[in-house]
Amino acid sequence: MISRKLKIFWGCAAAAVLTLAFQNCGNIKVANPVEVMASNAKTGIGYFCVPSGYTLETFFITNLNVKSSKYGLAIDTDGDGLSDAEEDSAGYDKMKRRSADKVLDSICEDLNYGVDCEKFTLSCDPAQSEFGINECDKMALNVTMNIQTGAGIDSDKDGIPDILEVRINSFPNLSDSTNDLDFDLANNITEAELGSSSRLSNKEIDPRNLVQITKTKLTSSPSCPSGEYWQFTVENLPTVPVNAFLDDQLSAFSFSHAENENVVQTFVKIKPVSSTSANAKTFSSVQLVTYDRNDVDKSFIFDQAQLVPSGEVGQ
Ligand SMILES: [Ca+2]
Ligand SMILES: [Ca+2]
Ligand SMILES: [Ca+2]
Ligand SMILES: [Ca+2]
Repeated sequence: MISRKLKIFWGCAAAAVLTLAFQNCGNIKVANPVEVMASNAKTGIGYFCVPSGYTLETFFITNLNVKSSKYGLAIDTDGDGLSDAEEDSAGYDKMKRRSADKVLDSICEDLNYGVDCEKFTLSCDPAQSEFGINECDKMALNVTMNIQTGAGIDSDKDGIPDILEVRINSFPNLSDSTNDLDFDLANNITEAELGSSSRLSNKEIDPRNLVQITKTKLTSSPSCPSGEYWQFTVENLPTVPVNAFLDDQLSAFSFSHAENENVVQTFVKIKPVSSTSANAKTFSSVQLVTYDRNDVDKSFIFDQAQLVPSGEVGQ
């Protein structure tokens, strides 16, 4: 199994460097990942005041407990980027983000990296950052080689946080936010906004199972007199029924949730307006949104106060 992984890993790595547009490395999953056919989607609205001298680079909101697929929505109880069915099929613990204690299960499983997590012996700090990533993950992703500001946050500086790149199967150490590996006319920024894989055409996915957001730059606000004032409208955020989960690892945020609570994570990245030596800044929040079996309670609100500074990224 490992040799197959490594072989595919090298094939994909070469393809990534040489011919990003022509090779679809694909996800090789043996399980049919369907656990839920229809979702209860939420709507929401939030605002963000960008400080003077900065402009919005990217905004993402994602439900860590769902994965869209061509079969429907799959449940990801521990929010590690692998669905419960994928974990059962491949021998991971679906109630643990890091089955072998060090590296996030989705990084272990991603064919790009070919990390044998059972044999990962390097010493590293297991504490998770606000983005849910730790030192071991960074080593496995090979994003610590060039010591730089922002390694593990947005290592390739393409606007998509490393943790989201892992979730959509793009490359955290290659600036690929405008690539379209699956030829569905959605580049990787859009795939990250939709919560869809960059290696599965969105034509295969029911749009009701994708995140739909609208970003609107408002003209002005008394509460945001000198910077860009943004409204983020979430038109569709799928939620799923899910078992309770207790995150046993140190976290800046807790990824634990009760039964039917979904962990929704928000990411904002802003960058300096002019080319200065100032760093880009990231913000993140997690909030619990309850799946409503009767589909009555549809709305939720997120606000700037919930977003906390989550690290800086060099230009
Ligand atoms: Ca999982
Ligand atoms: Ca797991
Ligand atoms: Ca990135
Ligand atoms: Ca695409």
